[in-house]
Amino acid sequence: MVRGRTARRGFDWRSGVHVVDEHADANAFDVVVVGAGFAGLRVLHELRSRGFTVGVLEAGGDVGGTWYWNRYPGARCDVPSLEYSLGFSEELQQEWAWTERYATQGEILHYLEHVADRFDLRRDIRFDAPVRSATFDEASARWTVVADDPDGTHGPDGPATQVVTAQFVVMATGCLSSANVPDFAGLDTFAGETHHTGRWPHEGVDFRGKRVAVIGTGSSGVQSIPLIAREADELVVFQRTASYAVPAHNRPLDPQEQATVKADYAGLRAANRETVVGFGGWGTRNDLSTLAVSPEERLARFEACWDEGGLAFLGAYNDLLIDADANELIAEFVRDKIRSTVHDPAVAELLCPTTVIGCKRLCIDSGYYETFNRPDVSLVDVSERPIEITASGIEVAGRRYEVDAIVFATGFDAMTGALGKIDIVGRGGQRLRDAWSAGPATLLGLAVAGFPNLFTVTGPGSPSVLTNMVTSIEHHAEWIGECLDHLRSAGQATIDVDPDAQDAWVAYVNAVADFTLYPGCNSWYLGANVPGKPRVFMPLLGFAPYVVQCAEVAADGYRGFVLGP
Ligand code: N01
Repeated sequence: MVRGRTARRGFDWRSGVHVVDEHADANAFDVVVVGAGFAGLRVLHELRSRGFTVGVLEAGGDVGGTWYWNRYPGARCDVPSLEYSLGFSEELQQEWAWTERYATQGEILHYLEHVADRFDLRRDIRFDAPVRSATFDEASARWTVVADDPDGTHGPDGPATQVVTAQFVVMATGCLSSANVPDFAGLDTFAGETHHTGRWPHEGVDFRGKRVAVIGTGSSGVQSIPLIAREADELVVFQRTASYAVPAHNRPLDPQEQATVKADYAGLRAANRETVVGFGGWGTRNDLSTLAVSPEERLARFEACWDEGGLAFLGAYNDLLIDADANELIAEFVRDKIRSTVHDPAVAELLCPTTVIGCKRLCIDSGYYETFNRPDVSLVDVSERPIEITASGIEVAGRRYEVDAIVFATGFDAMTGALGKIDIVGRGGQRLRDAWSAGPATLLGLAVAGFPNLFTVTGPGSPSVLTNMVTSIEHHAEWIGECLDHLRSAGQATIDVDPDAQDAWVAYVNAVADFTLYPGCNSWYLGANVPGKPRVFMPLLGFAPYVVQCAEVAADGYRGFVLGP
């Protein structure tokens, strides 16, 4: 983008006509989008296609979001590639060819770079521009957004800062983008190298000849541990809570399978919108209760689902995340798999989770449990004793582990962390972080009372992280696009949320969660992984009914929202 004033096209919200303003400010937009991952790119394309002027501010040096930052060894998707992709363009989905059942980080990033090029998206994106604040001005009904401007390209506010304004702001900041490094005692004293999986160096890390510690055994740890073990001289894994991991059975994609999907890609996308999780629409659903079948039949089905691998494992029966007895049966099945894989019975037992299976995100693995059979890999239980970091390594309960490198696979301040880092100020000077001090509250996970003209993509209160994120992102981009079109044609300049409608939505999200086993363990869905974060179940379960609810709200004149001149 260029500095200063240039001719720009846009919609005049006061007069209701499209204008070409020869003197328009290059830092003034109809919409500012924060983030250029899947969500930001998709929203940019959606709104630009509808004739809005859009400026995107991205903290990273290029597009990609999650897939730009999470470059740790073994990083790949846990939703099948053919479905973890954008469906808005038939040409795009026909021309792109995925190579594996689950795409690597590198392949997904390459795909997003292709999307940016193909739809000429980069011209509206400013990189290396982390947003610091967003403030709503009630008199002009516009947001002022302040971001870094390291090389001073977008002045005139000095080399360090750029200021843009917009009628609307769309936060496409990601649900798992704010890295969480716990405040370990002695962290600053460590003399070796440290890396967080979610902020991995672009040039990669060479672990050859090194003693390495990995802290954390969630999805990132489970994916990276087998590869780090192969490269390092010695690996020590520090586990606070054991995870359930199901085999990925990753494989090259069969050209015939790809051709079948491409013959009716639109059909697959439509079917996915009718599922609970936004993918697997062409799979077969099992509507039987775990407890309604004989032990032999149940075991055979568990085995078949294990052999198939992937997240669909927990769809083996219809009540696995609702009925505690059913859940315990499949949890014990996985524990038996761990016991039969890991040679040392004490290590196997330590790797066996005791929590509800599925109430934390199920991990999808390739050789995770087998890695603990290696003579150069050890497992340390830190469930009762905290980690202390020293200059030369890690100390737990008086025992020292000398290492050259520490990998923090310690996850994210999920769903609200990225928003909380930005000083968002709404009506009457109210700050979002204050409004959410007792936990996030939204209407549909799309908007927040008191913060007019601000949208969140896959925000708390929407199905987001409990779905195929790409399906959810596309749905939100379209809903926001239609909403802005509606405001434009109705001559309305603002949209806010009725606080009563928001309270009712929050209560609904909680009621749905309470019907299941999800709230029963210390997951990041609940904010439980970040000390001091309020414990509120943030995502909404059930994509298909949510899509219907969003459509009904819009059809009913944006019921629960307050539209203003
Ligand atoms: O993070 P996590 P993640 N001392 O929060 C431990 C997606 N994802 O980056 O469970 C010691 O799951 C923590 O222990 P505990 C996916 O949605 C997807 O792995 O809190 N340990 C846990 O073991 C996933 O769910 C993919 O007791 C500490 C680990 O660190 C989400 O991202 C791949 C600690 C953090 O696990 C996050 O996954 C990667 C402490 N003080 C990620 N603090 C795929 O698509 C935390 N831990 C496959």
